[in-house]
Amino acid sequence: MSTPSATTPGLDAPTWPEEFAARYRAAGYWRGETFGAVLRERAAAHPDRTALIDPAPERRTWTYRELDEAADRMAAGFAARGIAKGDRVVVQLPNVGEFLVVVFALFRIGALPVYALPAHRDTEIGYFCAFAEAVAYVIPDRHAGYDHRALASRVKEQTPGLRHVFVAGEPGEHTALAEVPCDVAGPLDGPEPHELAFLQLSGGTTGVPKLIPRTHDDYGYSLWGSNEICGVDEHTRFLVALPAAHNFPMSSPGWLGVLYAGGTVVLCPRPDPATAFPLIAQERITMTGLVPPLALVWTEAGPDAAHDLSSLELLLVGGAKFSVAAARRLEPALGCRLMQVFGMAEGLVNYTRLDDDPETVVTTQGLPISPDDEIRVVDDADEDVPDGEFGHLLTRGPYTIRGYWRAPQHNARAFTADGFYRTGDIVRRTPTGHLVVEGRAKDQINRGGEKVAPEEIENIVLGHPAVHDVSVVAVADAYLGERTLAYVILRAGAEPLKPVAIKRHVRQAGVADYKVPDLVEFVDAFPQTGVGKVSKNGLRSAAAPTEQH
Ligand code: OOB
Repeated sequence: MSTPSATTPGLDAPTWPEEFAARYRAAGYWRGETFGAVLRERAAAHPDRTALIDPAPERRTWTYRELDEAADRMAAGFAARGIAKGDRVVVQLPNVGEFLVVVFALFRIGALPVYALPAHRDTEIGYFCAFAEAVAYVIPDRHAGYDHRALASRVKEQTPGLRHVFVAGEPGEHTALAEVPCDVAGPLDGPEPHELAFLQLSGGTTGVPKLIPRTHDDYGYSLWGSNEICGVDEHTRFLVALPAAHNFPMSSPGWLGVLYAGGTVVLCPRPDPATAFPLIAQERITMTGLVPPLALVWTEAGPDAAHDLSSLELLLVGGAKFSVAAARRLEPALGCRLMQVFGMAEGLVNYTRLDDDPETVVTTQGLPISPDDEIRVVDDADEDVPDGEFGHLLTRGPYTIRGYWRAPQHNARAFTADGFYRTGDIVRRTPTGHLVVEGRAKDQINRGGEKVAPEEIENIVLGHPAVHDVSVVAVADAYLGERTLAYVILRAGAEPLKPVAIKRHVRQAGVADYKVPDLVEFVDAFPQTGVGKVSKNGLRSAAAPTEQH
């Protein structure tokens, strides 16, 4: 039997002790399937049904058979270029059809996609490629006005192990993704269901993001479990409005869940109503998922929409706290059902249920997927608090990881000795077992669902020659929920700076735009706690947000 802290060779991360794995298999949660094999089966069962629609710039569709064949040919091409089982491939594609073809090809090989977000830049991509020892990096040519080929050239120069850059579109000095597919030479080795399927990114609380190792077995359960709760079946037409690489639109129930059920996935290039509403009408979308700021915008735009939204049955909202007031307005404005989702890329996902009463749907963040999701709500000493009281949420279960990838020291802090993940969220449980998220103990800022680790930004700001010290905190924001504020102490004798100089410095460091501080305030000293540590609570309560440019 492996212990929770042991790192299993080949997985590079702690995994479930054998007695848990045996229990999850016996209960039928782990079905012994791989994603590549599931697509193959669905393609055999209903080859001509539409699996995938990429509506822009011109509408492209893939039937299940076509997606299956495209994945096979792409897998053969990757394999011919030396990409093998266990290799890591950083995938940074927006919501385009190639994204799904590429990841299913990698699943078939048993190579591991590392899911980068389209907003990531030199710092993040350089880190993922180096830390994951990636052999390949897949990009669009340009996206949202940004040239990813130049980014790839810079990263490749600094990362000797990165052998390939594949480009969806015009390749420049790299390899066109369109040239990769080739005829299938023979069957691939492929992964086993208990082996890793991909590495997902954590929101992060430290200077460097952690990688989350998910297996086919465990993630598969989160898919079919979500499908049952959300009522996903072959008639579901799911709009991927959020970035497809994020865990929420991937698995709650997401594009992977919908393909598992034999439904149709429609990719949305941008999540604004002007783009999404016509697609809902044209493609007769039945289900989608949004973060709270977008749910607010859709709620505002819904009543005056010039498009027929009547096909939309269910809207999932999660990633950050959805206010009760906003939740109440959503159903009447959009004419569909609301379901709240409180999930995390590390595993645990909670949903309100279709048969919950309306008050529960607007006031709670739902129940776990599985009866075997173990939930503990504890105080600072890890003692369970009575039901109904606030505490730290700890969880363990059939689709929650037992440790991050290659991070033994961090794992010792982020997990209890008996394998519970410390989510960093403060919750309470209602008498029905529904969880209500009350706040957060972890040092992370939730900017409308996009997670920012203050430490990462603080390290960058500290690199500015005029900066003596910095502390990055969250301030309340009506639209995003939270925005970022950097308190900066300048060096003695330094020339005064404008906020924009700090923002420019962070942007020039090459990080995702959503990490650039929204606000910068220059102060002489930080509030201190009793033990002389910077008090982030003190800074938060001192914060009076003002408009800045
Ligand atoms: C989702 O995943 P991550 O990994 O980007 O972020 C997880 C964290 C949670 O620990 C919690 O702090 C926050 O995001 N969160 C929520 C929430 N949903 C997520 N906080 C309050 N209310 C909610 N409904 O964000 C994610 C993964 C799968 C499904 C949905 C969201």
